[in-house]
Amino acid sequence: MDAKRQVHKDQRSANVAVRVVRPVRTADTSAQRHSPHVRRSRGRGAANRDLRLDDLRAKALAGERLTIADGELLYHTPDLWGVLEVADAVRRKLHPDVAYYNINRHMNYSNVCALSCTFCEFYRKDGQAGAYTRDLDYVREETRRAVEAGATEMHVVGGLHPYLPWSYYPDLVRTMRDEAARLGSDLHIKAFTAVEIVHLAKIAKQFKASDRTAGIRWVLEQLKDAGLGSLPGGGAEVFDDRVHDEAFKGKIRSDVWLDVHRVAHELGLNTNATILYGHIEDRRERLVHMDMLRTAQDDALARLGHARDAAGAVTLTRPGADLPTPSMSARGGYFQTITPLPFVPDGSALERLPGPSGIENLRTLAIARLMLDNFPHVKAFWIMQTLKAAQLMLQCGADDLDGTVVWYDITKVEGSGTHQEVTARDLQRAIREAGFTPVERDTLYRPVTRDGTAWSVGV
Ligand code: V47
Repeated sequence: MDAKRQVHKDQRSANVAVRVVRPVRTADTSAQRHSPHVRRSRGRGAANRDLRLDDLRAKALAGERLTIADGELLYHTPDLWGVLEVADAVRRKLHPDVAYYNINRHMNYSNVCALSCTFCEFYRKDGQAGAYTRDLDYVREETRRAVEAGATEMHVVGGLHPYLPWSYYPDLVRTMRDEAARLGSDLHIKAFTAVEIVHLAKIAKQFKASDRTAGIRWVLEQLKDAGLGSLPGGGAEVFDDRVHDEAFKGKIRSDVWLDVHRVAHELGLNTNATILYGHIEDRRERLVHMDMLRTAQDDALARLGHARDAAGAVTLTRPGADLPTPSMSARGGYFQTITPLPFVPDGSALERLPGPSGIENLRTLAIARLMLDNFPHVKAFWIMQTLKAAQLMLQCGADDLDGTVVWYDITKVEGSGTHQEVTARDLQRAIREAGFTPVERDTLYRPVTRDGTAWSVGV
């Protein structure tokens, strides 16, 4: 670690009160290994076959919602290959032959943040070494580069900047849209996590605790007018008050995060969701998070006319269910994608934690596919999973890899810098090798027709 980085880390550690951290349990206990449900077999991967997974498989494929207890079984069974296979069966039912990628760029307008989340390596305090805030000339230049590289999407997020005025944010979106239009591109702007949206409502003096959705709605309407196309899924972390208070106190809680996405859906914007796992939460807390997300998606899909079952659920795996389609995206208003984000400890105040293992990552992604039965897409974000692991995940639940990315500042796996780029060809090869047909999509999952850097979408 270089001296500058060490100083930065020391400053942060000093700012963070030491909390009791419960490490995530990943090893199977001896009791699990000797469960009566486990048959020693030389079948499937010579693993210990857990016969209970046969029932879960049938249930999931029939479109019956799995319970949190089912999720706990999926987490605790030693039959890992069984879990991955069930998730793969559901993924292939929803997306039989294809896997998606896009040509995009991630851009951070500022890393200055009023918060000090313990898992975060990205933030800096105003004036601190390494702090930056991009002016609109920089934004215009990055947009030009993105368009010239044929990008269909800009993914834009930043810290909660304490001093930037409200006007900066619609100007940011308008600058990107205008510059892209000048160059003949309909570049999609996917920007601002729910946490940022609430921050913007506060600095625009529109946020009232007595009616918080009014301020959220006002901000989203203004940004949509400026050209905002959708919301990314970040900032959700883990929907649990204990985890919130220990790891990201000061950030909005789950009810507010869900409010922002509901209002976005009501305004016809599609959004994504994430879960940041493998730090101080336990597995049950992850399952509760997934359950809360799918309940919110039931409501979003029901608003769009999907029928609920007797329990109020709208699962996409039941016979005859319609996947929210690209043409529906014209009116939009639902969660498109769940992206499980494995905690990357490097450089954060929680650096002493190991982060989740490769097996935990595979299992959690598979469980997200199974529990989030009403999310059309599951993304293996190669930046955090690594491209090699993300490729494997296409065979156990994921149908999307995200895109070419180019710059990424929020996490740096294994000492990578902010330049983290793969080519479209790399993504296509990874997908083909995993046995699927690569489909370039736009942000709304419409197939892209491309001629070099010129592109258009069909429905
Ligand atoms: O909001 C921060 C998380 C998020 C760490 O919507 C960390 O399509 C792991 O949300 N280790 C940003 N995760 C990334 C994100 C995202 C990425 C790709 C696609 C989409 C999408 C969304 O990353 C943050 C936070 O939740 N994060 N620090 C960390 N050390």
